[in-house]
Amino acid sequence: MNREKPNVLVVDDEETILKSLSLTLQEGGYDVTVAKTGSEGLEKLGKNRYDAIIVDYKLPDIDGLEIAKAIRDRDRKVSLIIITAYIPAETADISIRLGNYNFLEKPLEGETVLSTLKRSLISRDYLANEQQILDRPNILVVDDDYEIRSGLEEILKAAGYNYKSCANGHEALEKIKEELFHMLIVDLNLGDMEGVEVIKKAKEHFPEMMIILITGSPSVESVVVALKSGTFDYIIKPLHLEDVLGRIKIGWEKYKQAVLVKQLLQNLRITTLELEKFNKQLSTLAVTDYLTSLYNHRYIMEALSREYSKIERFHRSLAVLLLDLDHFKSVNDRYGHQAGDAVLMELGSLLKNSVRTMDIVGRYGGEEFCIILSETDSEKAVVIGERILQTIAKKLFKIKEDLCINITASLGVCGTDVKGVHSIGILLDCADKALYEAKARGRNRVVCWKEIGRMSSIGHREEEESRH
Ligand code: GH3
Ligand code: MG
Ligand code: MG
Repeated sequence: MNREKPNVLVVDDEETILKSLSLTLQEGGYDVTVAKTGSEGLEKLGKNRYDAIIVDYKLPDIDGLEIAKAIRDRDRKVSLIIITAYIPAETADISIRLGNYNFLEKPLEGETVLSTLKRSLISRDYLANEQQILDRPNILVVDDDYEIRSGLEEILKAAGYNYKSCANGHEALEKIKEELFHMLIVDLNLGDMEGVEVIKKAKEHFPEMMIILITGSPSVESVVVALKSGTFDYIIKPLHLEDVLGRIKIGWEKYKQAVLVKQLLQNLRITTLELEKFNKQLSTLAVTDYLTSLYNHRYIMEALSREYSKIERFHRSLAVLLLDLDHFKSVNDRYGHQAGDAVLMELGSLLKNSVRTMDIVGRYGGEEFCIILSETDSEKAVVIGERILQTIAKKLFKIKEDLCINITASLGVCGTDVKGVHSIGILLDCADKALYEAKARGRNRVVCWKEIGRMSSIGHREEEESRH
C-alpha cells in the first residue's frame, strides 16, 4: 500500500451519507474528496488520481453499471466499491452481474466501510502486480515447530518463492489482513489455535487462497475437516524437499487456473450484460421515431391492433385522433427545414404531455400525428382534441434564439362507438376523412366523423377490405 495517505473519492447524492462517510474515512487515515453526482465524480476522476472510489449505485444522473464501467475505462486498477441500498438478494444479483466488485450495503457501518476499503486496496495492489505475482506466488508458512518452519523457509528460499513465516495462529491472521498471500502452508496443530481455524479465516478473507496442510499422523476425521474448510492438499511429516516443492507447484498451477477462470467468467458476465442492454436499446429503437422520440408508424399500427382486440373482447370503446399541422410547408419554406424539425420535436412532447400515460402517441408520418385513446368514446375524444388545439394555440414554438412562432393544427376524430365502425381500417379511414373535412372547413379545428356520417364511403371501404 502507499506510504502516504491513500485518497478516496466518494460519489453519493445524499448529503448525510457524504458527511458520515467522509468522517469515517478521514478518521481511518484516508484523504477524502466528495462528489454529489455521477458526472461530477467522473470529472474529478479525470483531473486527479484516486486509490479508491466509493460510489452509490443509484445516482440521479448516471446509473450504477454505467458509472462502474466509466470508472473502469478511465482507471482500470482503481479500487471500486459500490454502495447499494438493496435487500441482500438484489445486491447478490448486482454483484454477480458486475463481477468481483466490492459492495457496501446501506445503512453503512464505519467498521465495515474501513475493512471493505482495506481489502479492496490490498487486492488492487495485487492486481497492479498481476503479472509479476503470477510468476511468483506469495506464501505464508505457519508452524509452531521451529525446525519445520526453518526447514520450509530454506526450501522456499532455494526455490525462489516469496514467503513470510510465523509461529502461531494469531500472528498468521494479522499477516493475512495486511498482505495478500496466494498460498498458506499451515500446521494442523498450532500452539494457540487449530490450523483449521486459520484456514477458515484466511478463506473468508481471500477465497482463492491455496491451502496446504502439514500434519503428523493424521486421523481420517481431521483430514476430512481440513478438506471441507477449503484445504487443497496435505503433507505428512517428516517433510521431504521434493514432495513439498511438487505440491506447491501443483497448488500454484491450480491457483492460476482458478484466477483465469474467474477472469473469463467476469468478462463473460460483462459481455452478456452489455448484450442485454444493447438488445433493449435495439428494440426501443425499432419502435421509436428518430426525430420526436414518439412511437413510430409501425408501432402505432401494432398498438392499434392490440387495443382493438381488447375492445372486441371486453366491449369497450376506443378512439383515434389524427392531427396534421396547418400550412407546415410554409414554416419550412420561411425558416428552413431544421426549424421545422424543431417545431415537430416540441409538438411531440406537447402531445405526450397532453394525454394520459395509458394513451399512445405516435408520429404517423411527416407532420401528421396519431393518438390512440383507450376507454374513450368519440365525444370525449373531441373534447380532448379541442384541449390539444388550445394548448397548441397558446404555445410559442422556438425557431431560433430570438424567434418564436405560433402554429395551428387540424384534427380528425373517430371512435368505435360510431355506427358502422367495426374494423381498424374503417376507424382510421374515418378519422382521416374527418381530418380532411377539418382542413376543408378552414383548418385549426376538430372534426368528428360522427357528425359527418357519410356512411356510403364506409361501405365502399368495407367492400375493398373484403376483397383482400
Ligand atoms: P396543410 O395545412 O394542408 O396540411 O398544409 P401543409 O403545408 O402542412 O401540408 P403539405 O402536405 O403540403 O406539406 C407537408 C409539409 O410537411 C411538407 C414537408 O416538407 C413537411 N414535412 C414533413 N415531414 C417533415 C419533417 O420531418 N421535417 C420537416 N422540417 N418538415 C417535414
Ligand atoms: Mg399539414
Ligand atoms: Mg400532411
